[in-house]
Amino acid sequence: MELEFGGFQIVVLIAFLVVAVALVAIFTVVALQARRNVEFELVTETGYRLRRYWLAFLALLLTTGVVVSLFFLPYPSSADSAATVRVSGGLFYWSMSPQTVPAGSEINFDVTSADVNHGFGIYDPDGVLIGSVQAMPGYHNELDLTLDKAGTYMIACLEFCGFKHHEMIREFEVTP
Ligand SMILES: [Cu+2]
Repeated sequence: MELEFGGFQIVVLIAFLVVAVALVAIFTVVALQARRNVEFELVTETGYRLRRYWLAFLALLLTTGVVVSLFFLPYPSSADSAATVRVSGGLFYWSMSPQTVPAGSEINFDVTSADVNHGFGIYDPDGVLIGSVQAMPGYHNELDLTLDKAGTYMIACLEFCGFKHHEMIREFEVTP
């Protein structure tokens, strides 16, 4: 991998320098003012006033942050899913239905096991692991994924489950 000193690092450097200079300036001003003798009441009055503004600012910041971040929650509800794909792992196979899904649709994988614990791992056509969830007997674990790329996807078991664990691989098609 080639290391570059690019645009983003320069922005970070400039931001760091601005903050550093501001901090030094603030510390200098505070240190110089500490030499003067100031009435204690005056200091507390100013402090209380600043504290109220600070509290209002923090409350506003927090409220805005909470409200705005609600729109970016990474939890699509199952009701939005275009299709549910039922997956079951067993010694030593994967069964799934339906066997093909259209590209671009949001899939809700409902994953369980017929016997022991397995690891449901799903790889896109480029061989990149795009999601995984445990396949457990008696439980249904859900995994929401949007399969954008058409092609052959692969399911592999990611949890050692027995002497033919390595054979727990199957493919399925995502149609354009
Ligand atoms: Cu396995």
